[in-house]
Amino acid sequence: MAAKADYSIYLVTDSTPAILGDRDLVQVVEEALKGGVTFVQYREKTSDTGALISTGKALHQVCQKYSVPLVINDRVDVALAVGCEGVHLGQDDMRVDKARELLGSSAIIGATVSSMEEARIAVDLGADYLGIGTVYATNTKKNTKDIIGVNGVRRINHFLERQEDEAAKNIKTVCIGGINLQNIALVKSKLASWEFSASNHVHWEKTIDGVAIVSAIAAQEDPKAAAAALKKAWTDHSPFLPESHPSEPDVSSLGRYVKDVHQRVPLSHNMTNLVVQNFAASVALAIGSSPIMSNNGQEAGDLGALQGGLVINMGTSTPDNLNNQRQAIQAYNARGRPVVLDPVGAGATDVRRKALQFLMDSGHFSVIKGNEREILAVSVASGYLPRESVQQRGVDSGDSLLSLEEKAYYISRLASREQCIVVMTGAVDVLSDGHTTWTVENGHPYLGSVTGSGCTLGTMISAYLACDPRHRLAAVLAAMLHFEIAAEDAAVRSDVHGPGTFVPAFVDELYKKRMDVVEGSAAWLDRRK
Ligand code: 3NM
Ligand code: MG
Repeated sequence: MAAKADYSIYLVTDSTPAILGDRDLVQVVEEALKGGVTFVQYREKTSDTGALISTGKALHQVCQKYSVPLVINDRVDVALAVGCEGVHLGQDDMRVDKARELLGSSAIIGATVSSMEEARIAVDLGADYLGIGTVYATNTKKNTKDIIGVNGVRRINHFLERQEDEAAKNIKTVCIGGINLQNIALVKSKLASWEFSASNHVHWEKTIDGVAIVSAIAAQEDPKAAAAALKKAWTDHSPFLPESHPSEPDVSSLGRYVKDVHQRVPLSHNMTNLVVQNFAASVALAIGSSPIMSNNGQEAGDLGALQGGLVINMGTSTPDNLNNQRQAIQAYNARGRPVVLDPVGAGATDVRRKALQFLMDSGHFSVIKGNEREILAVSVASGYLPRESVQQRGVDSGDSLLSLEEKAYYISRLASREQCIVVMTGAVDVLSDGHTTWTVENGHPYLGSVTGSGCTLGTMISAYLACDPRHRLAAVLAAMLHFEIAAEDAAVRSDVHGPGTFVPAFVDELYKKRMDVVEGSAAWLDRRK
């Protein structure tokens, strides 16, 4: 039973009024089963043993009707009295091996783990599956041990895959905490490993067997519909995974992307730091987009409904800003709108490393753009590079630590892993979607001498992507060339004498390059180096 159980949509019950209201638990669970829940855990922390057993028996009856296993949280005695399929044990509950002695070899025994060490121990003690969490902070359980994010789950999964023994390699896993209809597809795709097949279609495997959910099913007015929608999102192709290999973009006609911004006037919603708001808004207008500088996450639902893109800039990472940014990321993700992450200073302090982790756990980014150090910090947060490898390098110097080949390698791996486009800016910019990697050598050192120029590139990229380009990587390349070549031409103007006079000239040149293309001359795009 344990091996064959379907863990995909795993319902955990909760009888508190906040979740159940005045409804009957057994009825709510039956509705959820009708909707397609595949596994049920009866979790009840306050009732007396007699009541637990009678409700447990009623639950077991409905679960059997749908051929779905029922396990009891914590209470081995109750599981025995009910005669259900097993138990789920927390770290403070009975040990897995002890429960096995009492319940026998055919029982399903699950264990909650939030670290590799706990996972290893639970496997050794004979658990059938692991509940890994807490993924996202949740109102349902305030006193969870550790918020580990999707990346924390991924680390544990990878750890298990790397073990020598079959027991660890084959153990079933579900993750828990804050999973809902908005993020289930993202969680699934981030926990998937994938590659392009010979026929250029994406071949992917999930590395997790299911999601354990309380409120997104049991607190919903219609638990049947909620379970069905979650099941569909779990089963369908995730919109965060590519369908197939992107076709090679046509680099000879990048002008179409410049023109698209002019014609469609997409919104560029910037949640950015105080220093660059004015500059970024001017840049957005110069290229033909419509800027909104709003750090209020509550507005994002309305703004995300428009044709637009969001920029999340980490320059001013107060806790208040971060919560607003999380809300906005989720609103834009829910509508499939582009989100650009600018991880300003990401590796510089512990506060920023945590902020980065928080944002990366909040949702999906279409583009992650930063300088070398920032992108390395993102690679650490993504669990792709170990922390030590970056810190070790980081003390050497402030200059470039990586060769161009290394940069290309790192960013294409990071792009595959995060299913996004990664842009690493520098004297030579490198961009990749995990498949195609390009460099841009245009630009001018003045860009590095004025505040926030890099941030305005994020703004430009958001506008270019908001036009639903035929090819996202090509659109990002067009934005970068627009930015870098405008800087080249601004720097050599006779009215420019240094970084101060450069800024207005740069805005002028951005505008001019746009109008050149609109009027039919895109020759400047051919100056790509
Ligand atoms: N255990 P929701 S989180 C019961 O992390 C439980 O171990 C957790 O509820 C853990 O789906 C959690 O409403 C509650 O966020 C999950
Ligand atoms: Mg417990």
